[in-house]
Amino acid sequence: MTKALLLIDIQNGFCPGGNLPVAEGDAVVPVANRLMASGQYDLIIASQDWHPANHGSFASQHDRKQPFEMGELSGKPQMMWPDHCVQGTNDAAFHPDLRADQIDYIQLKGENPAVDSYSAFRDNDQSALTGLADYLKSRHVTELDIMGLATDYCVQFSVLDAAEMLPGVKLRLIEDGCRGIDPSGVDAALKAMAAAGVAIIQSRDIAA
Ligand code: VGL
Ligand code: ZN
Repeated sequence: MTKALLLIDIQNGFCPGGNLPVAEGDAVVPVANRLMASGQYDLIIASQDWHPANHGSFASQHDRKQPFEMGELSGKPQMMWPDHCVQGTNDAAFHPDLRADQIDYIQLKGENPAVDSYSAFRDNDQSALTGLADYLKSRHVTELDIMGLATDYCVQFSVLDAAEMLPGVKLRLIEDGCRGIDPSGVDAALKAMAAAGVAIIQSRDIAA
């Protein structure tokens, strides 16, 4: 039995003051720190959105596109985002209060400028794998708890991929450890994750 905690994109860019801020995004930091210190986990993994400066999900890379409009990337519909989490910048760094020294393994994602990668497991077109599923299998992970930013994008895509790519692994979404971009998207994401067999729990349900 190996219990792992997966922290999705707890980066400055998704917190107040960042380039793609999620309301109260920084509120998940103390939740993550408490869980990492709980002694419940054998393995702590964190993902980082890690884009080149010319990433095709950025509105700035397209003519006449504004952030939060729909556009196209490699022939597929793509939400146009503000420039965010550019590799090596402060925007891409973990939130400074996150106990990053407790993280065992970091999974970068979103490095290919031609495709977005909301999931920590694979690109949005589902062709290129990041290697995280193989890593978790190599560590014989049997239980995986997931939290972070943003509920309706990277958390949801990561959780749904985990459900598909890690059959037999017990999955739990820590709801109070997540914040979302769009409230109606958050509702739909929670329903989709529950429908995929993922338990939706609160951090207080996890013994200290
Ligand atoms: C994310 C939009 C673009 C996320 C990343 O971490 O949820 N959302 N890139
Ligand atoms: Zn991104």
